[in-house]
Amino acid sequence: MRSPASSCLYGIVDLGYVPPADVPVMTRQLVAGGADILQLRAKKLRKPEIEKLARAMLPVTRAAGVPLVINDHADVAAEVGSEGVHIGQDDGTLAAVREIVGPRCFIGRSTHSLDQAEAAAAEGADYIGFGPLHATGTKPDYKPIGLADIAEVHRRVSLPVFCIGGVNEARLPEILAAGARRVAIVSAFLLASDVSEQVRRVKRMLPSDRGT
Ligand code: TZP
Ligand code: MG
Repeated sequence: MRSPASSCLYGIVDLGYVPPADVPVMTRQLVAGGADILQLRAKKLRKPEIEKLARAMLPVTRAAGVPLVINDHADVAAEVGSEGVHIGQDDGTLAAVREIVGPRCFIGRSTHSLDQAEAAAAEGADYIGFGPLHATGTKPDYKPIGLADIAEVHRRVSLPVFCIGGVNEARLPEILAAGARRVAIVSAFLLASDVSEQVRRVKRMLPSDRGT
């Protein structure tokens, strides 16, 4: 099973783009293309439905050694036994989430500035998302932070940093040149005409395999 540290490509199954019935096939395509970690992000669904989708994803992700991360709902993560949980800035303290998920589940935090990245490291997050780099319809109310702080965030925190927000194949070279080592991608994968092939193309551009 991979860990955030051994991963460079983070795919997110976002129910804003994928109807619930398509979640299993989308999961298989993302895994087949080489996504190292997958997140289930369902901002508008109720917990029982999220739990059901997580249980549909887990056999696929587990068979591939890909950790499954539940967005927002630590209780769902604990209930289904997912490998990870992801929280935003408004989702309470890391300690409170740790109480719910226990010691074996890794916890990621969304960060939107260098200060937030340092705070997440200080509270014991296992990885961070850093962005949105570019404006994105997936998280429309957030101001893009650009690429200028990518190198600095890696100097300030020793956690795995997943750069996110408008990341796609065309922009990847400049994002990597700005110092990114890991990326998280939503719409550029979920809306691709050939999802697995798109994931494969991006994966080939990233730093070589980080092992397990
Ligand atoms: N956090 C920061 S930007 C973002 C999240 C969840 C959305 C990224 O989506 P996309 O479609 O890859 O721009
Ligand atoms: Mg949240």
